[in-house]
Amino acid sequence: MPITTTPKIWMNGTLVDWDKAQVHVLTHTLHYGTGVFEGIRAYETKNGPAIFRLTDHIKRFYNSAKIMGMDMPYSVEEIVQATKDTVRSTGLPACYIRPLAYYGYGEMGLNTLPCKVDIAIACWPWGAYLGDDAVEKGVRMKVSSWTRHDHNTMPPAAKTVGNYVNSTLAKVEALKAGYDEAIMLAPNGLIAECTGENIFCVRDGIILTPPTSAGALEGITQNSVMRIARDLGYDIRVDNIARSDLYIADEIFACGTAAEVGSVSMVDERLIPCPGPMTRAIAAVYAKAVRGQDERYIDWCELA
Ligand code: PPE
Repeated sequence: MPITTTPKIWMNGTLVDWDKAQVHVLTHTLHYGTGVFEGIRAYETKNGPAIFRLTDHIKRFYNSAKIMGMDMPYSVEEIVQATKDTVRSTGLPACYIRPLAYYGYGEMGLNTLPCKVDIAIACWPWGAYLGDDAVEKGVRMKVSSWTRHDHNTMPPAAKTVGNYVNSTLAKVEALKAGYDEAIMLAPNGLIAECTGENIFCVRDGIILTPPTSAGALEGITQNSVMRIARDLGYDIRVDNIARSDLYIADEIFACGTAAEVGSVSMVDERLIPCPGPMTRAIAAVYAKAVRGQDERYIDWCELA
């Protein structure tokens, strides 16, 4: 999806002009995929742009860095504030936000210990990742021929830049085969997640979503959806899902910051009832919650 330019990008403590936010071709992370990132959304609310669960996203950013052994040069609070400053500097009522911590220019080689950590925060307007009508129309998914990396190769709990090579292989394979998105299986064959979303499967009124141990990212949207589902009176559990559970599901949906909530209409040529009533209800509450229109979830909306 194309990027629209905005006035400023935050780099190591300064808001620089969009065109000046550049790195050297010998930037360490460009060569080795070292580095960690976040994906966050700011939504238009009656009180101005509100960044959805900003502090939780920045805490996960720091957890990713900790898993990777990367020493962050700022505190969580400083990066929370920097993210707000960046959003405000653009004047946008709503946007997608991408904080990135990377090893910059100056060191080469696999030893990251001497490398300096640089941090950048950019934001731009970005539409719903799986299409604006992803709830009503549904997306078609294919179980990928690519396996999600396991905990002892590339920890899937960290949003490491290099981890996404696995996701792009799967995404492009699915698109070329005529599908919209891929479902990743863990090395043991259980469902992990999609390329950039968590997945949920409904059977007999029970909603299941795979655990981190199955290779799923600890999704902040996943966590929000679980609270919303419980508040709607639904039975939602974190548990393993097999490929065959998906084929005979009553409803399937996927969620993530970029994608929001989208229903799944097909998995590997098996039609899934879509949109399901639980998916629709959850998506409707989520859409209000992120815009500060539901008092129950107002603490999730952090004003820029
Ligand atoms: N799994 C993966 C692998 C993932 O990348 C994301 C977010 C999620 C689950 C959902 O997490 P959360 O956003 O906290 O609910 N993917 C981000 C990047 C997407 C991209 O393609 O780039 C996002 O949605 O911002």
